[in-house]
Amino acid sequence: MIGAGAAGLYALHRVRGLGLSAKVFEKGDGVGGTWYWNRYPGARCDVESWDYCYTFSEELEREWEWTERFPAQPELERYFNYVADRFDLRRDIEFNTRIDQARYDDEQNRWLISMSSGETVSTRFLISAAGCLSEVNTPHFEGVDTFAGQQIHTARWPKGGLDVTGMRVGVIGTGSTGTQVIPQLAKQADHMFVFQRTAQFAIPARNRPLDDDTLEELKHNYHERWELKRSSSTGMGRRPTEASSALEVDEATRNRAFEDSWARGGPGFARAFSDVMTNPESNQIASEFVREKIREKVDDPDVADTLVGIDHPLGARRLIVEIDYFETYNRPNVTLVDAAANPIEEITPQGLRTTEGSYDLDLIVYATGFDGMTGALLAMDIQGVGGRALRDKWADGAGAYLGLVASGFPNLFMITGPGSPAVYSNVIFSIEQHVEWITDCLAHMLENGLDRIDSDPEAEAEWTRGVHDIANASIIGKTDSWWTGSNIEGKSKGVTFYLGGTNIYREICEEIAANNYKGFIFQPG
Ligand code: NA7
Repeated sequence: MIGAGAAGLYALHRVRGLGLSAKVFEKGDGVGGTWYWNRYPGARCDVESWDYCYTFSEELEREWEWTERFPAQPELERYFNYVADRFDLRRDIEFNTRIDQARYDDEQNRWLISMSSGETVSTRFLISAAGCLSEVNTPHFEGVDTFAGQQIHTARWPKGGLDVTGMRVGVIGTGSTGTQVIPQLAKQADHMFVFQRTAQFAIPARNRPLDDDTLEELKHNYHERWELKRSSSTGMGRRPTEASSALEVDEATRNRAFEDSWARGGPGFARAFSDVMTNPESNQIASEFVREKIREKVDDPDVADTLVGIDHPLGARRLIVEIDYFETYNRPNVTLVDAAANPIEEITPQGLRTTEGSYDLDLIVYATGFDGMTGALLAMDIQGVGGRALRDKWADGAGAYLGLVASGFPNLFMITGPGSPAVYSNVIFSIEQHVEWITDCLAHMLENGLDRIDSDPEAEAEWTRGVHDIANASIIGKTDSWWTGSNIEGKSKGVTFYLGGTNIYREICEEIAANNYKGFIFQPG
């Protein structure tokens, strides 16, 4: 297995349960994946804690107690460490070990793995749990090596923290990460310059500590919550939105619904009406509501204009969940720079230069995101049947049958791979579904003396076409963002995750397994 994040930990637990010997190789020196690497100030999950956790163990559910609605990085890292210890996983994890190459040997039907340590191993099955948001994106700017100060990507924040007291800090990027780190660093920095290229919608988190009553309720209703997760289209433990249009109610009713949704906070804002994501007119009304709310928070109308100059529909990019973000621009030590009107030209020894002026900086923070979905897989040299590189197979767009197995790459399972709901879902719940499907499939192979699984190229092509068709019909597929891969230079553009709903996806996966794994090709040993 590749990676000891949420996926690798659970995969190890389940694979062991089949009586197979297993090993996880992990680049970092601890478990937790995303929550191991993203330790910048303010790092926090934007899915509610009671949803963002495993459901495979009732004991774990009863033992673990969350402290906040939206858990912060230290608590999430503790959770994954607790899981690793609770299920005795650590003894089969090799830390500080990066997989550089995985080569399929046709004759032996084995994967030959080469590691950064120089070690090589051979394995019958390889499971990628490398993560959808783990390969960092640091855009290349001219002069980057000349900078005299410090530069850091948010996903590489030092373990001991970084004291920015008295520093002039530049932050590039205002996505979910930038929005979290900016208010925290602004409290310490002497001055902060925020370089915003694309204004974004952000909804208040309304984070809160979980009181005893809430915790008690969570302990009692988890069965119901888990059922809701299974039937929900995003894997969240809440009731589905009833069909309703923002256009079918009068203005007062509509405003009340948006006000209520705004007051509840969190990523479900658009659920105020069920057609916000599908009807441009409803979306426009919701968008205007949010713009107005943002304006109210910002003292300087010019700054507010730059913050609400949003060029895409609400929800077409991942909706940001914020804490004190917009209020931060009311601080005298924070300057918003419009990097769309005045793009960054180069990094200089003293700081950074845009087309409009120069900024002296001591620290540049890159909150510039990730090469999503495929970045971590393609960072490795993966070679399938006949030595074909995965990079070549996916050069014009990534896809795998059900997002699980890419044809021509037998016995390589991908957890939340391209073609699965992955990042458009409560990802930890999607991870569990994938791990369970994969380990059930392995059990099927063991029971039936099958040694090799591949996907049928035609089944894969049809599945991938379906994934694209759904994406192309949605506002997500029409908007540039990391979701469409357009944040990475040279990357083929397009949504690679399944937008048809995690409940539907799960049914399809189960049906295919029950139908003798239709679309997969097995070979006996
Ligand atoms: P995102 O959402 O990809 O945001 C990256 C930000 O960095 C975004 O504001 C980008 O502007 C900005 N960026 C990237 N390259 C540049 C250059 N060259 N110049 C100026 N600005 C740039 O990454 P996050 O880490 O915030 O969030 C990723 C996911 O993690 C999030 O969706 C959650 O699922 C958790 P742009 O918008 O491209 O104009």
